[in-house]
Amino acid sequence: MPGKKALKLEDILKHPKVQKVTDDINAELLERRQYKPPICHAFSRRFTILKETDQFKFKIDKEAQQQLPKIIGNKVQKVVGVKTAEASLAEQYGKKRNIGIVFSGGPAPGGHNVIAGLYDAVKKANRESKVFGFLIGPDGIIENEVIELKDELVDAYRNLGGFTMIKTGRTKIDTKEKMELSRKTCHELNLDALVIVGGDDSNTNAAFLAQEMVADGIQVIGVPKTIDGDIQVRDDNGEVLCAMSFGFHTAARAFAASISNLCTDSSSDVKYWHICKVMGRVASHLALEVALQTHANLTLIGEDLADYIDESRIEKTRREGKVDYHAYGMTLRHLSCVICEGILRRAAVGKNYGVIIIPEGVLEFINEIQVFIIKLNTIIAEYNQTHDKEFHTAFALLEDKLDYLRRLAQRSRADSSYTLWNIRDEDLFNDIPSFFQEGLLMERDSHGNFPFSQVETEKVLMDLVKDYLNLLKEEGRYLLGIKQKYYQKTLKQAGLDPGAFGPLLFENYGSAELLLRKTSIISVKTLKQALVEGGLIKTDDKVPAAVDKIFRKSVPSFKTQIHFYGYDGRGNDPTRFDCIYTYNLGWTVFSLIANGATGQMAAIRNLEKDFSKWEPIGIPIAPLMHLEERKGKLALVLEKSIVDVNSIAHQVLKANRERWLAVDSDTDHYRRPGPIRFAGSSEEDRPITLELNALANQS
Ligand code: FBP
Repeated sequence: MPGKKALKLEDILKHPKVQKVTDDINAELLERRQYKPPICHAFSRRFTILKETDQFKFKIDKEAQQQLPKIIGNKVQKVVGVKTAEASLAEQYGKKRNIGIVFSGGPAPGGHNVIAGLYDAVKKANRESKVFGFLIGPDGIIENEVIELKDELVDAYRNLGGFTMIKTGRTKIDTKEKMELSRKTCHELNLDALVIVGGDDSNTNAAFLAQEMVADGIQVIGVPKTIDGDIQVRDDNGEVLCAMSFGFHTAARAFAASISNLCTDSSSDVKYWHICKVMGRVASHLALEVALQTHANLTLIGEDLADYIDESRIEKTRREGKVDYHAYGMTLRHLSCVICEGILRRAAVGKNYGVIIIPEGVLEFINEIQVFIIKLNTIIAEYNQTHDKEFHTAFALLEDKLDYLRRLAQRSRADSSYTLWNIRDEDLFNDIPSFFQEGLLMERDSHGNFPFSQVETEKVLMDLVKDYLNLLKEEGRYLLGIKQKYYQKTLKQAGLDPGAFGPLLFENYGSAELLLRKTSIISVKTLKQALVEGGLIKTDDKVPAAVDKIFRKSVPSFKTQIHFYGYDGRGNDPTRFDCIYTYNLGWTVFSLIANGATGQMAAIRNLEKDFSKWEPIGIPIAPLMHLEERKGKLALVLEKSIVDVNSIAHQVLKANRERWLAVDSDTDHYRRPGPIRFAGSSEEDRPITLELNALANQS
């Protein structure tokens, strides 16, 4: 600019404004770091003690009894605060300790506060005690990769998301060798206790470590973490002990904020269907919560689909005196029809846009796919057990893997006792697109879990939906409703009589506000034919431009935008609820350790109630374990909790399906949860599913 001296970059960079906006530390970060979550009443006392209770009953699995004899007798323990303690307790409570903590599995918002809570409780009891953080998950224990956690580091991560402080990993301590190395590390560090913050598999691991280390005098405590929300513990009478794992609320709120924005965009631009796959490896808890938060137009709940029965098919075959076994359970094709029906119905009321939520693990509930997943799990596990090279190393390319499967199918032809992969499986598998085949053959994690997040489920489904919509379009059944007023105006402006053309063009002319084109009119040709036959134009005439315009407006084009909500929400800074929940979990862990517990999982009861009613407890892990198929073999694991289709939260969703599809009026019924705000009170202060399901316990 003439007359102005150009600023030197060197000076610009030194400018206080530039320094402020380029600093890594901003106001939000400082506010989060400084926030001190409240602690449960029990922790405000000088000491805590544990009160064992027989109030909760568990059906004990025989195998758990055999494999975990030293911790199977554990009971639920209530953490109670006391002002004074006998000398022996005071000494035991305040003794100098070394405690190791590890994150295991996927990150979940709030993990840093578990560390902060534990750290503060440890230091309150004895400033000399030390807390060690194992690096990059259980590998850190096996390889003794560890750092001592000190004030500065802990303070830097208070109330912040991720597991960045010590990172995480998915290694399972599942061999004698790994167990021995872990024991060695614990001895080298002179650990009194090991804390495992993880999901169902990691808490399973915690139970086995606890059992192994009783003799070493090393306590092992688990902490229920996972955004999937699938660690929920009830006793045999349905009494809730742990209603929700930490991180669930934040992830759901983060997904909901983004999806709600899509609802706003799609209802503005009115041209896209947004397809949102939402994390949750198997269970659809996150999809359900996000649906309740956003009122998206269509939400699939895997668990609901599994129970699906096609009554019309059953009725048809019953009349023929037969039983149709394919009528039970949902197929991919049928599911695509269910989605199409929603799209069709919205189009009929002029809404060729919307938002669909698909849970990441939906395939687990589709019979035909689940069979493939189980069979392929077994094939891969069997291969790994009998060969030196792992399946995925031996068959690096998809073609190699398919070739191996082909050989198995041939084997089944020659040997009728081999049924794992037969010719029918082979044919069905060859029928699916190669990207999906690749997905189903993907490497399992160290716990044998299928990597749902890597499979483009939404693409498979939407490809089927597109095919079906094209067919429906050809049949004239997928069409966009036209507003009566708009039709009248357009024809009148062109000097045409709407009353003359209307009955020829529309099924419902005169009786409805939204006009539906006749299904026999599927192209300009058939349109012209109808007008000629109706005597409105001659054979040589062109279709009047205004009528042509109305016809074209009634032909929807199906455009989608595909999104995956997972890692983003998993890395979000925790909601206030998750901050407080996890900080108190950390304090609970210390109470369990200080009172000699092992093989217990820290939890907080009454999460749905006012904070003053929150109750820290220890839940025995061993009695929760049962046998499940893992890597082709039965293994003792902690049961995953999937969505209970009879739960209040799910029933509320079902009751609102029609309303949120919004085919009754011009408006949609979207809800705006807004972004996660650390300050202010506009956010929901806890998960909606948690609050709704808790109503079941109110008499
Ligand atoms: P955790 O069960 O370990 O908490 O992990 C949950 C999860 O985020 C799932 O929702 C998702 O399917 C999976 O992890 C993704 O795994 P990865 O991080 O290995 O891609």
